[in-house]
Amino acid sequence: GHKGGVVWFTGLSGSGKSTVANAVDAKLHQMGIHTYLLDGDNVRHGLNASPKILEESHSPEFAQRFGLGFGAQDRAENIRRIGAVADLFCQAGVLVLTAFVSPYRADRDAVRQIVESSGSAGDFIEVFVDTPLAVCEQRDPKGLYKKARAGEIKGFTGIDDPYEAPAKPEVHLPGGDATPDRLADQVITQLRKLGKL
Ligand code: GGZ
Repeated sequence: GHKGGVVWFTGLSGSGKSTVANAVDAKLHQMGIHTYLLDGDNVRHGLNASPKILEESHSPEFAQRFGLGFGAQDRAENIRRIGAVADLFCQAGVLVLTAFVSPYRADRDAVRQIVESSGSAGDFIEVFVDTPLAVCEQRDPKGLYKKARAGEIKGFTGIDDPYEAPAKPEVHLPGGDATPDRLADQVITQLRKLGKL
């Protein structure tokens, strides 16, 4: 019974949400389902580029005004724009997968409201990739936790910036031990149960 939806992955940096979302995307693709994946790699370099990236093509004033960083307001605007784009794809009948830290409950709930009011209840599926901070920090694929601990990055989620865990996610993935492939299978199973596939 699939006719569009938004599968919203949330979790700490290094939790595996992007890897799992990519694995789910590949599996759905194999099942012949029309999906689209939004993550930092295609969004924070384009639509929601940082001031630094915008400076390559625009004036410093322009880059400061329209670039998005990681303060609470910038994160809110990042999530709002991603939600709006996801909602458009959803209305076009695509099953959208998104993978962003999205640390604030209010920002995620606002996207849920938009998607559910332009489609129907059940169109927004929140997937909490619940990997312990210690595990994320141990993985530290980009060395960002190390920099955050050293004070070289300020306002890093989980270190000196909050992460508000979802209270009632549609899918709760204990992300510490299982492989991305197994976690992706859990997501697919839940999507079936929710009538999205
Ligand atoms: C959290 C940060 C920060 C700060 C840079 N806090 O592991 P990554 O590198 O690839 O995932 C993180 C990504 C977070 O971007 P999002 O757009 O998902 O964040 S949000 O939803 O909160 O707007 C990390 C990197 O960018 N990064 N600085 N201060 N993550």
